[in-house]
Amino acid sequence: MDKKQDYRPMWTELGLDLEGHDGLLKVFGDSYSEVYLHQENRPGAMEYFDFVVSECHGLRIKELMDAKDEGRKVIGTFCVYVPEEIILALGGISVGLCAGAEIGMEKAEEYLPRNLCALIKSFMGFELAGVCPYFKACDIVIGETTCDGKKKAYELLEDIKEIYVMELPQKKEEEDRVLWKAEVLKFAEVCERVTGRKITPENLKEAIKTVNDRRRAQLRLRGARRASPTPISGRDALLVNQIAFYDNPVRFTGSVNKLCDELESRAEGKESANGNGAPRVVVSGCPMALPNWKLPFIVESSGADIVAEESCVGERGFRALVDESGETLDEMIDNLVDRYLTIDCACFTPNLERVEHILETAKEFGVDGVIHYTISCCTPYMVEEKKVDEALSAEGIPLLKIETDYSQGDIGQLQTRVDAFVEMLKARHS
Ligand code: BJ8
Repeated sequence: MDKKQDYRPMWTELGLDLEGHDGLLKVFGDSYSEVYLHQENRPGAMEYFDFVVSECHGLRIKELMDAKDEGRKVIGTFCVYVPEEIILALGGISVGLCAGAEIGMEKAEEYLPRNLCALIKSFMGFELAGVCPYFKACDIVIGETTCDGKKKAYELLEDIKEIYVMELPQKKEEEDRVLWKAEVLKFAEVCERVTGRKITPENLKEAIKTVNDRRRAQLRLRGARRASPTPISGRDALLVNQIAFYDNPVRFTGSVNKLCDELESRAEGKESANGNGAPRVVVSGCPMALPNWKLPFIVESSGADIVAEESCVGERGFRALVDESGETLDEMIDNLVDRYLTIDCACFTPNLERVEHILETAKEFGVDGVIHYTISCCTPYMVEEKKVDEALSAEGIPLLKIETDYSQGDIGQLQTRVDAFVEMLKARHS
């Protein structure tokens, strides 16, 4: 589609609050322009991702509605634990519903306590304020028993949309795997009911390959960022990983691979995104859902390069592939169960793999420091920070702990702290 369409009739049909939605698009557009479009020396292949962002409430929603007209179903999720291969195998479309902006917070706070994680208040706010076309387009929404705030919020969402909640174990012992496999099978049954289709070895095999291909492309992007100087800014890489939750997976994979072709040749020519010699940092912790670009913008404005994200909107979400050797349905389900249980979310206990992954990433990318990011009131990641701190200090890797929410009120204070950290890294560097 070449020229801008008028999507208002579609938004009206979906039941969006048009006035609130206009406000959201304005804030979103202004923020995107400031954070993204003013960067110098961006890779040309980011043009595709700019286009996706510009059409994320337009063309992409129209694609979803067209698919629904053909009898396909849209299934919303909030967590990388939900096995999207099953949705895809059944001809469904999986969309991420986590939100990263301070929209509809007053509405959310009519239902939820103020001192709750901003990610939860944000997705509730988007839904309750009627400004999220993805939520409106969903035929069913899948929750999961990760943190307490999320699982209790799903009970409230039930009043406005059909919700199915997967039970996640809290540990990773053999009996937890048994529970998780039963949950994956129940989830498959729910998806079969909603889509009116059956999972077969053929359609599941193809879906596993499609999602693995997308993960392979994201891993390739991760690999390109090992180069020094980094050929892409951290915020651009984050954007790509945020878009993975919304875009058509095959088209997305092709676009990421095209971006990687460009990045690999930039790396060969030592072409830098942000300026040679900047300190390199990993950001680790809570996920940054679209359009949460607050911290990356601050960090890169301070003159550091973010070269990796140890996060679910980052390598935690795509690090592991599903074993593709399964032939029977049972083998494939087992492979899915095992792959998803490798995700090292702080909601699990113990969760020592995550600390190991942070150390591995820091060493592999030759970083100068780690920024640990927690969303205020996110107990699992806030508590786990202590172990991260101990492990990094044992290796002599500097750590900056950032706790914030989606508001803009603390930007000045954060900038000051990040500036001081980056200056310290530069001094160690020289
Ligand atoms: S697998 S990180 S996507 S649960 S930030 S809502 S944990 S209070 S998002 Fe997550 Fe799945 Fe884990 Fe990943 Fe709760 Fe923390 Fe808020 Fe969070």
